[in-house]
Amino acid sequence: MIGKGKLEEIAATAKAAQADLILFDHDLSPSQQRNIEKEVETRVIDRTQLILDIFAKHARTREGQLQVELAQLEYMLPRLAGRGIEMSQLGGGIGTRGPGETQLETDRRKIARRMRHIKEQVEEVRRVRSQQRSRRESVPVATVALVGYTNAGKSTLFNALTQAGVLESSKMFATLDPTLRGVTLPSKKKILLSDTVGFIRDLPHSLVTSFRATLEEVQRAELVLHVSDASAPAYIAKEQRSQVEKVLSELDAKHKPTLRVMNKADLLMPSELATLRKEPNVTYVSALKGTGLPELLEKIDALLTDDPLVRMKLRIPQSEGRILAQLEATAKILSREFRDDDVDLEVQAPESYLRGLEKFQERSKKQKTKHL
Ligand SMILES: Nc1nc2c(ncn2[C@@H]2O[C@H](COP(=O)(O)OP(=O)(O)OP(=O)(O)O)[C@@H](O)[C@H]2O)c(=O)[nH]1
Ligand SMILES: [Mg+2]
Repeated sequence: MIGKGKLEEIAATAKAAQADLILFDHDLSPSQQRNIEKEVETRVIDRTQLILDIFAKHARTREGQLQVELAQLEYMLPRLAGRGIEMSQLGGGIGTRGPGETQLETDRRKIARRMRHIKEQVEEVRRVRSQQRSRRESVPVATVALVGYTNAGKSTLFNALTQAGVLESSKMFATLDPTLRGVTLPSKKKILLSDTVGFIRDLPHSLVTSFRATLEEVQRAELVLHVSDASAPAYIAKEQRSQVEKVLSELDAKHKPTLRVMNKADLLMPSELATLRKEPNVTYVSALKGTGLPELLEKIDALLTDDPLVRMKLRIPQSEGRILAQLEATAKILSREFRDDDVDLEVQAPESYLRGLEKFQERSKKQKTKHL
């Protein structure tokens, strides 16, 4: 991949910088990684490993964590040889090394066993999830998810908005998670804002599942804020936008109310801004400078009020698997009862979504929930 001279140059640069780690913006085969490490005498990781570490940080649900661990183990398996990896935390003490078996084979077996175990757990988590609602759902507030291409400024905006919000509520959610925080809107309505992992080009195929799993929060959100870098050249912006929209539709989140947030407005010329500001569901902000945030909060407020959460009783034939699965992802299930061929559900979801399910509505009228 790189020549001998380049490698020496890297080794020297790393040494001069006292680098602890060298990161390749490229995939490395296990042997490439080993050979480079030997040569530069510094730990070397590649793009996939870095992405995995980021996913591990962002995976919050049990399923997300399991999917990421699975991908990490898959990645690790061919990289075991020649590395003194401490495997003692994997597996139990059972099935220790057989006669004539090398440490490597033992480690491989342990990893394979752990992977089987995780796959079973993922199945179990999925099965149980329909009954056991996540801890967040016991908190009766709408979730607003920040999504967007990597480097759009989601985390900066997340921090700016949660600081702009009233502190009293951040205390309430401080213990929940660093990527989920309470914000109070101008109307005094409280929401939970969720930061998510950024979308990236050329995601290694093996990581697609764990990437999706870190985005479960998006499926449950009442409102999606699609954050983009307003200063990006048009052709890049277009490409990134369509990538993000593609993932949103794969997550069944395309029908959700969405606000486009054009960030980094501070990098635009005032004259450019003047011509851009007009579209209704697009808003320009600078997360860094804190401009446009009050307007953004107002718009979030308005969108949540336009599309309030409502409760509805539904009777859905069990044969309608797709609708049931979509409900599971979109609505909060308040109660569920199985009848002969039907399922009776009481659900809470955005009004716009439930409007499409009115033909399944049960006797009693739709009742609006109290304003949350
Ligand atoms: N000029 C300018 N820079 C910004 C603004 N918001 C964010 N940035 C910068 O953009 C870079 C990326 O910001 P992040 O908030 O980490 O972006 P992100 O979308 O969370 O990125 P991922 O987590 O990788 O998806 C950082 O260097 C920020 O300082 C802004 O409003 N204006
Ligand atoms: Mg971020």
